Amino acid sequence: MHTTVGILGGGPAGLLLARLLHLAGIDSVVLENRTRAYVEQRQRAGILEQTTVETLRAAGAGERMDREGLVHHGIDLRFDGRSHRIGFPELTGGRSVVLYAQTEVVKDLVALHLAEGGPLLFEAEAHAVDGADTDRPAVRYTHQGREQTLTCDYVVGCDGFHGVVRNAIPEHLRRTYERTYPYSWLGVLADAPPVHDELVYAHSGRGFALASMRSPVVSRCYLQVPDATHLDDWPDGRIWDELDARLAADGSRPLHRGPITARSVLPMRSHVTEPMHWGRVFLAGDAAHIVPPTGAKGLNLAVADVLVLARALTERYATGSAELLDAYSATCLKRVWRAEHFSWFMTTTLHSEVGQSPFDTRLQLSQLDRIATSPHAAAELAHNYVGLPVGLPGESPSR
Ligand code: RFL
Ligand code: PHB
Repeated sequence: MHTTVGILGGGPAGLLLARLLHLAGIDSVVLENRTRAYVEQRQRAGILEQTTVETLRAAGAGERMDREGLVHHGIDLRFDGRSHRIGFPELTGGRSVVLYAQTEVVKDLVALHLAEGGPLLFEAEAHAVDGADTDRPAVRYTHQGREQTLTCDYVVGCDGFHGVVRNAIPEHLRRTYERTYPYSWLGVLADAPPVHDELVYAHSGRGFALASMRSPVVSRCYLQVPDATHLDDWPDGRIWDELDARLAADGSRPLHRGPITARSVLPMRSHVTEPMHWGRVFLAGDAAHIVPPTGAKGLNLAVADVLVLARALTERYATGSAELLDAYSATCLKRVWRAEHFSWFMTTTLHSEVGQSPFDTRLQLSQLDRIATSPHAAAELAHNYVGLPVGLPGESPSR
């Protein structure tokens, strides 16, 4: 089989890239090693930046998002027993975010692609890319028990953090930058109305907590827990008690409790692979970079990469110029490192390390107080949260 663009991975990055290329008249094949049901149910991100929302709309995948997504104009920061709202539009020239789950984004993109797009193969596992520096790179993969080869003009690794495509970049040219954090998140989904109409990020002496949601009747909440925490140690009552204790602030009310329908423990890490392009191979999304989820950046970074890459491939096939393709890695890494910094900042400002010194806690509280009381500090957080420029040609750099 031959295709113009071989896309490895059918998560948000791979599916959206296939859709944008389809709209530009460029054919692709998507290989995804999991089943459709699995990728559509994998609980992950919730917050979409405005550029992500606009991109999904322009891709024709915005209809249900516009109907069911919840527009959020701010977040609540809680620390030292107090609650402070950071309002986005007034700090960012009118920008906001939308709460619409990654599971739903993936369902919408899969349905669109199966109805209108090129081949999207589930349970197709890519093993390796050969000839990345030739004009005809080839992907070796297994589908329905058979080893097969897909030759392509270009190969894009949208295969997530554990993917194989980044190995196509020779080891001596590949640099990785990594940081792990000495704690994890316990994430739960519950049939209970959210405690607040916006997200609540809480710093507390007991550790970090986040109260998010999936709909007006479904809550999504997270607790900072030690690494290697066992779910058995966290019966429902303990989870709700701990969320109440960490989220408590003057005038706040206890959470609405309901059946917990899913729970998992997630490690926290930052990771960047450079460059994001070598020869005819490109990396996009989690395949190239991971952020801890505290800043809600991962999915949005994946969408922004794909937007830049789709534009560059479109120019390549419309004009023959590879200028934007050659600039892809540098363009994306500028935004990626800003998001890495913001995600690290949110994580280290809001979480407590075991044995953390009172001095470090005072620094965190001072920083949070600065954000709560200075419009300049709040605006910096708000701009990063709603999303910085993607790096498209002609885009205003001033946000
Ligand atoms: P994905 O979603 O991991 O998709 C990669 C796909 O590639 C497939 N694959 C392969 N297919 C074929 N052959 C192989 N050899 C393959 N190896 C892997 C995998 O099965 C998979 O389907 O990466 P992508 O598309 O780059 O999307 C990235 C996002 O999923 C991720 O960044 C976000 O979920 C991160 N994230 C958040 N991001 C936000 O923007 N806002 C948020 O609010 C937010 N919250 C979160 C998050 C991530 C979380 N977790 C679980 C780490 C909350 C959490 C709890
Ligand atoms: C979520 O709703 O899953 C979510 C929201 C904001 C974050 C992380 C996760 O920072």
